[in-house]
Amino acid sequence: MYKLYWSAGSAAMAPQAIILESGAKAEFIHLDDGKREQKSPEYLKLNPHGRIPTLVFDEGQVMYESAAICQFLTERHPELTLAPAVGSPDRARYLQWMAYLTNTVQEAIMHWWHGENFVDGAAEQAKVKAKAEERLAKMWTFLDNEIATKGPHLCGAPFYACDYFLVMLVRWSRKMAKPGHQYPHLNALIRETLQRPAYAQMLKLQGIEQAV
Ligand SMILES: N[C@@H](CCC(=O)N[C@@H](CS)C(=O)NCC(=O)O)C(=O)O
Repeated sequence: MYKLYWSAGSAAMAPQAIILESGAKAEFIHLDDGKREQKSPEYLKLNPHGRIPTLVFDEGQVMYESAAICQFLTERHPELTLAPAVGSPDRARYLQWMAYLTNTVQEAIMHWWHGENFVDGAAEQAKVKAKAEERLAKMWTFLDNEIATKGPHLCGAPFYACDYFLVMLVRWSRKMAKPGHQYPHLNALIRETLQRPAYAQMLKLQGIEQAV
């Protein structure tokens, strides 16, 4: 039994898709981030950073950080083959992508959305945003080229959790001048992911759409 704390379009997207794909018993607990419910005293007991998502499993064990949750879920559900097994040839590349996506791409997106976390003042924040967008354009180009040359997924033929994670991150770029989904190979990956019943169900549950 899982409990996943989520809000619409948040970093809970990929973990929720994996839980749905597993068919495991789960309770999805909605937090209204407009009301800053992730900063409530009760939630802070689970996740002291007040960020979404948080996963509760095995009757009271708690973890946060979406990339780690995805990784954990793939290990709990090896039958999904959403991660290459330890020791298998794809493993290094898969781990590389999970780390790169969360510590580089996700972080740059955070700079774009939340300049206020990095500098004070509207003018300075606009510069942070512009620089983040410039960096992200290079990342989308790089990722698009990786998929073009070694795809159709990040690790080649198999679809892994890193692909779910990438598709989630691309959605977060939808308001940028050139969003990730406008890159042709990323676009093809999104279209394919939208065909996965678990991802489509997650979008429906969260009441959101994904641009293609
Ligand atoms: N690195 C964290 C980031 C989570 C995160 O930033 N969540 C957002 C919603 S997408 C949030 O709760 N932000 C509130 C805050 O940072 O105060 C993860 O991937 O789980």
